[in-house]
Parts: sequence; C-alpha cells; structure tokens
Amino acid sequence: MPSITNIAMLCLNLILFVAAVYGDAVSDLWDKGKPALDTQLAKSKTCTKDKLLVRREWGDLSAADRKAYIKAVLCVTTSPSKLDHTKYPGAKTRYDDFVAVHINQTMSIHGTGNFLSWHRYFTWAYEQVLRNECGYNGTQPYWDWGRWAANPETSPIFDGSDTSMSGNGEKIAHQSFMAPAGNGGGCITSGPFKNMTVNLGPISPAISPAPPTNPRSDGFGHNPRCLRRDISNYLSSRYTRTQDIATLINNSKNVASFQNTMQLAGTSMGVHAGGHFTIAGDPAGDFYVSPGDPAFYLHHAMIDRTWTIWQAQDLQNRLQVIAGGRSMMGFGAAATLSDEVNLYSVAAKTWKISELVSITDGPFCYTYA
Ligand SMILES: *[C@@H]1O[C@H](CO)[C@@H](O)[C@H](O)[C@H]1NC(C)=O
Ligand SMILES: *[C@@H]1O[C@H](CO)[C@@H](O)[C@H](O)[C@H]1NC(C)=O
Ligand SMILES: *[C@@H]1O[C@H](CO)[C@@H](O)[C@H](O)[C@H]1NC(C)=O
Ligand SMILES: *[C@@H]1O[C@H](CO)[C@@H](O)[C@H](O)[C@H]1NC(C)=O
Ligand SMILES: [Cu+2]
Repeated sequence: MPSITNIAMLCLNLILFVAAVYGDAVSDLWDKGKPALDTQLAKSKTCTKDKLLVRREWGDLSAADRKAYIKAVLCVTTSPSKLDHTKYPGAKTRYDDFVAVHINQTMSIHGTGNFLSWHRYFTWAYEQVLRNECGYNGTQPYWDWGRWAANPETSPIFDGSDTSMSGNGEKIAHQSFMAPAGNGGGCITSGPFKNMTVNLGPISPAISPAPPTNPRSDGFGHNPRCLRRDISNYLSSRYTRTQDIATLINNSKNVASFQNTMQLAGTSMGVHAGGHFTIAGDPAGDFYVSPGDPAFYLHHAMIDRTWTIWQAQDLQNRLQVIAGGRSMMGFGAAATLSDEVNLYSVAAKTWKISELVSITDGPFCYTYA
C-alpha cells in the first residue's frame, strides 16, 4: 500500500511535470521564430534586453501576479475619465476612455490594413495606463485560446474565482447571435469584476434580450448596466484550438491572408471573432464596444502574440508589409505603412504603421514568454 505521503508526492510531481513541460505547436512556432526576434531586438535603437517587458499567459501567472493585474484594472475602472464630458457624457472612468476611442474608430480599424497595428498600439496603451496611472509593474497578460479551448468556463481566466477575470453570466433564457446559447447570458455574478458598470454603448449587441438602448445613437451617452457574458466552448472547441492557431500561422503566406483568416466571422470563424464570441454577451459581443469587457485585453494580447509568431517565421518579409483598405467595407483608398495611428486621449503620441510593426521598435519594448 502506498502511503498518503507517497501519493501526495506523486501528485505534486505530476503537477510540477505538467507545469514544466507545458508547450504546444504554437509555442514551438514561437521558439522557431525567436532567433529572428532576438536579431530584431539587437538592431533596435530604442529597446534593449534589460528594458524588455515579458507578457505571460494568465495560467502561468502566480495568484499574486493575477491579483496585482486585477487591482490595476479595478483602478482604471474607478479613475475618472479624461474625456470632454459634454462630448462623451457616458465616459465616466479612465477605463471608458479606451472604450470610447475604440467605438470612435471602429469602422476604420477592422477588416482594414491597420487592424493588427492599431490593436497592438491600443493594447500597449492600456498596459501603459495600468503601469503609469495605476502603479502596476507587471505586464498585460494574454489568453492562449488553445490552452483552454476545451472548456474556457473552467479556465483560470474565467472560473469566477478572485484570481480570475470574473466568470460566466447568470444563466438566463437568451439567444447569442454567433453561437448556440451557452450556460450564461445574464450579468456576471462572480469574481473581481462582478460589480463593474458598463457605461457606453451598446451599438451592435449580439445577444437577445438586448441590453438597454443607449440614449445617443453614437453610443457615447450614459447607459449604466451590468457586464453580461455567455461563455461557452462551442466556438473555442471548433475554431480557436491550438491546431487552429498553428494552421493560421503556417498557412498564411502573406499578411492579407493572415489578417483576413483570423477575422472571419460567419459560418466559419477565425481566432479573432472566435475569441470575442467565446466570451459573448454585452459588451464583449458588441463589435464597437467590446473593450468594455476587461477580458478584451487578454484576447487582444493573444492576437498580438499570434501576429508576432507569424511575423517571426519570416521576419524580413513580414515586418514592413501591409494589405487592405482604410475603411471596413473596403471602399476607398488602400492603407499604407505611412498611415498614422492616433489613439487621442489614451496615448500621447501618433505613430506611423511602419513604426508599429515590431514589438521592439517604435514605442514598444516587450516580448512574450
Ligand atoms: C474621435 O475621432 C476624432 C477625429 O476623427 C477626434 O477628434 C476625437 O478626439 C476622437 N474621440 C475619441 C474619444 O477618441
Ligand atoms: C513590483 O511591485 C511589487 C509591489 O510593490 C514589488 O514587491 C516588486 O518587487 C515589484 N517588481 C518589480 C520587478 O519591480
Ligand atoms: C460588490 O459590491 C458589494 C456591495 O457594494 C460589495 O459588498 C462587494 O464586496 C463587492 N464585490 C466586489 C468583488 O467588488
Ligand atoms: C506548423 O508547422 C510546424 C513547423 O513548421 C509543424 O511542426 C506543425 O505541425 C505545423 N502545424 C500545423 C497545424 O500545420
Ligand atoms: Cu477592435
């Protein structure tokens, strides 16, 4: 008979073993591209190895690290807005400023040439605000969709514990527009963000019953309501598995194919839409207002990591490249690398897209673990 101690030791070893060898096809691709990223870093005029910040997967953070991040996000959600109140009456908090900036530019940053660089800068600007305005000294964590694709609801990101980004919504009768109804649909009831108030939008809600209508058609009016989610594995177990991410990276031979494949949203889903609609609800499922759910930034950090891994497979030919137009419907002019990205109230500087393509040039100095 094995003793209790032996069994405990065996379990502990198993846990350590699993932790030590966690890796997959996507991290293999990261490893393959790493030397090219190191070379790029060595050439950087602004970023050095000692300044480099490392973004990690939520599941790899300690409880203390997760709590530090959560504390900083709660600080942003309770600090006052810096926007002009008469123009954006619904923006009450500093957190809302980011939502307003995203709403304001939605039609010119999705399905466009600047989609990847705009969201990279936006996610970085948020990380900067956490650090510079809320005393956070960690980095923006990411949500590796593939790691939790079988059951996102029980992942450490969404398990509803006090070290999660809060859990699913309360189970109510509802319809989610992009997937069969899951076990939620109502207000979130657990975790650090259960009291969070969503102020802006909705503009294009993807859940029924719909959230209350915003007093202004542009969504900038004040419309306080709870955060709703309908997390399920329906999309994640079909479209955001590790093999889906690896296939996206392997099979996209140019940036047009890469950005278009990840943004698919219809009968087939790319990882971008797949991630957003895995959370679903309000405002995560709202094309305009999605940054109003704090899990947005973990999702977009993973979009950014996936882009970085794709770039790193052939860095010389995948850095200074752009495809797509300046507006979502594809009408009008083609985007160029000298187009500027302006985040107004949430980032001090305007950068050219060409300055936002490398994670160790322009404003950036970070990498992924
Ligand atoms: C919205 O965009 C306009 C320029 O088109 C800009 O002047 C304004 O400051 C932006 N508002 C926000 C909240 O970013
Ligand atoms: C981050 O802040 C915590 C708490 O203030 C401190 O204990 C820790 O040493 C800091 N870490 C770094 C890398 O500065
Ligand atoms: C939510 O608000 C209630 C009532 O104000 C409070 O008791 C509770 O601690 C808050 N929970 C969180 C996670 O902030
Ligand atoms: C992607 O490519 C890598 C190496 O080039 C290979 O090991 C992996 O099996 C491929 N994965 C998929 C899903 O195509
Ligand atoms: Cu967006």
